[in-house]
Amino acid sequence: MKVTKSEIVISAVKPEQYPEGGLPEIALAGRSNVGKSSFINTMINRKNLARTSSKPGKTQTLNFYIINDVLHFVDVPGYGFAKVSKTEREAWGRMIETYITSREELKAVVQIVDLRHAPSQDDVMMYDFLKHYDIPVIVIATKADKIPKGKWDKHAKVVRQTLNIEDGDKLILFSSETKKGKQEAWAAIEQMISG
Ligand SMILES: Nc1nc2c(ncn2[C@@H]2O[C@H](COP(=O)(O)OP(=O)(O)OP(=O)(O)O)[C@@H](O)[C@H]2O)c(=O)[nH]1
Ligand SMILES: [Mg+2]
Repeated sequence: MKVTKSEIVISAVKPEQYPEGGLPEIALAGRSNVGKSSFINTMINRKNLARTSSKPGKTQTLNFYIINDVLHFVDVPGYGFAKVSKTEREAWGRMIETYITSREELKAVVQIVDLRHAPSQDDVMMYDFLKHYDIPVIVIATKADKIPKGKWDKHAKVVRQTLNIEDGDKLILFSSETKKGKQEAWAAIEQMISG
């Protein structure tokens, strides 16, 4: 998709605040600081529309972005950030679960992991959670620029095996620094919103 227009629609917490209009939605999932907001910015050719930060926990609400008037990206707060209270973690869980299990417009979740490391237990839980609710998943292993090309295959295999990615599910190596994987990610997303 050639993105010519992108803007924030709303930062939502409750279903009453989700945008109307029925556009297909692609939501991001991944641990805090993994690069979810950077992924959105890379896909829409913007430097910082989706707010990024070197401080984990930047994204706190469900942030809906409208792309070319045809699709929403939904930036979701990351999990696994140590410095949150139990109460906050529970509130996060309810917000995510409500959105993912009840939002009809949700066509797929882009689950972002870090290509450098084996996925965490939280990553595995998220993948299983999405599978349990029959949500189509596109797995993106980002920060590929941080490891040498010669090691990509080996790392991709660890990601695939640790998450136990189903055969039909895509794993795309990506980098917000070099834009590697951008075309492939758009192709996967377009397939999800058309099907
Ligand atoms: N080298 C490199 N750095 C990246 C890449 N993607 C993101 N980063 C950096 O990782 C940090 C976190 O990126 P964000 O996009 O804010 O991460 P996030 O997942 O949205 O984080 P939360 O909103 O806290 O959940 C920033 O310093 C980014 O510049 C990448 O592909 N390569
Ligand atoms: Mg973010």
